[in-house]
Amino acid sequence: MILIIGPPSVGKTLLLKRLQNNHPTLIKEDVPATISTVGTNLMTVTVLKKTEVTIREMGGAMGPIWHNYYKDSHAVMFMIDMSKHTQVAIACVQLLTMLSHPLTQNVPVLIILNKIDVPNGLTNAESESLFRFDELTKQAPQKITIIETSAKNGNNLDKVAKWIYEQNKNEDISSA
Ligand SMILES: Nc1nc2c(ncn2[C@@H]2O[C@H](COP(=O)(O)OP(=O)(O)O)[C@@H](O)[C@H]2O)c(=O)[nH]1
Ligand SMILES: [Mg+2]
Repeated sequence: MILIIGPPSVGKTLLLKRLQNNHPTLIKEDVPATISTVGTNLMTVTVLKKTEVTIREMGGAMGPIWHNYYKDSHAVMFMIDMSKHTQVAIACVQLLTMLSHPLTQNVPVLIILNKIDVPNGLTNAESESLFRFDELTKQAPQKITIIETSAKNGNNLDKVAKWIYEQNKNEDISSA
């Protein structure tokens, strides 16, 4: 199972809904409605038209108990809303807390920088000085991948699907 976590309203449910569609980057329909996830939400998505993956979303308000699910997760996605200047500092603390937890030391981590379509979001310089992604990817024990997305417009959702597909392939090999 793959876990997706992050503060409330960063776009976790919308991303999963987009991925449930076979071509998440070809956005034909309007933005699907999402309701704030209370507790946890399990979704099955089919990536690259062939692999079914179960993804567990943990509502942002459940931050204090995210760690209870690390044990059962073979990969973790952490989503950040790059348009919300007032929320990114807490997102940074939550990200670092997750990365330093003993049960995540060996899991691949995907950091999703979402809502890049919103004007006046964090600049690259601002996010780099807050998150220090360069240092993080060098020093953290996890294999960290960073992808900028718009779950609304579909930007880079193909890259997210590919990452999910790769993690599942690796899990099959390691459990074989
Ligand atoms: N502009 C914009 N809005 C987004 C994006 N992703 C999600 N949203 C909106 O943000 C709100 C919260 O999304 P939701 O998926 O419920 O967030 P969650 O709490 O993390 O599951 C909804 O109104 C979404 O339509 C994005 O990339 N760009
Ligand atoms: Mg949600």
